[in-house]
Amino acid sequence: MANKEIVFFDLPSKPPNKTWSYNPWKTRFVLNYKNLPYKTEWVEYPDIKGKFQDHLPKADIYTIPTIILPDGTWVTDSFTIADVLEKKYPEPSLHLDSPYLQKVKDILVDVLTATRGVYVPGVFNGILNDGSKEYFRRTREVMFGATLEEVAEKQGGEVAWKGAQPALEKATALLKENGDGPFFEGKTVGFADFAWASFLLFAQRIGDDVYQEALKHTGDATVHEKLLEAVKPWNERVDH
Ligand SMILES: N[C@@H](CCC(=O)N[C@@H](CS)C(=O)NCC(=O)O)C(=O)O
Repeated sequence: MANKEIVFFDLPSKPPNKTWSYNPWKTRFVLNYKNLPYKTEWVEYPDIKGKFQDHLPKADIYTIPTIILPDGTWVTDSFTIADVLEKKYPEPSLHLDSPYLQKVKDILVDVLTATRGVYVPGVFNGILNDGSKEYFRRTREVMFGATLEEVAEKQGGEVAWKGAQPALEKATALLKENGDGPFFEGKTVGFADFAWASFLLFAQRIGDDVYQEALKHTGDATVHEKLLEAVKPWNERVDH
């Protein structure tokens, strides 16, 4: 049977349950911005594969965000989902042709790579439910070849923030290119803004200390705070 609403698979958190992770945040922004009817289905990490594998092309790893469109089509990957929703529901536009989008994507890769030692242990310690913790620890420790405690110790803190600083400063410079902003394109909001705001909200959720470190290493917190303030209408729906 067809759904009237889009089904949005998101990752739950410890109570109060609300969206937290950078990747699903991007999709939630798009759904809220386009004002599309959707319902959230919360899936703990170890349950993702079992739920998704019969509906998506075979993959080594199945990931969130994933959505089911009202016609029953499953779509995975935050960027693919943005493309598909933009084609199907063009207004208001996500401005996926903005030159800022690729620049922001590149910056995000650098920032997220450099700060893994902060947010991976941070997610484990502060956000996940017991239903996800064992899976998350096991898979991430294989990825790092070290325990989460060793990762936090060796790759966290100032090592991470110093590593991320050049990319964070680039984001600041881009946000200053178009007058007072508040968006990358100036007065026009788009997916580039949602992608960057998703990182800032993710950092905030891990902890105010993490968010403050991120802001500090941008070189100018104000442009990032202004961006977050300006995207507020589209990040208020967080828990359903
Ligand atoms: N390229 C994907 C990455 C998504 C991704 O890595 N999602 C993580 C959560 S933030 C996930 O679902 N991981 C599943 C796992 O580790 O088993 C996107 O942008 O949607």
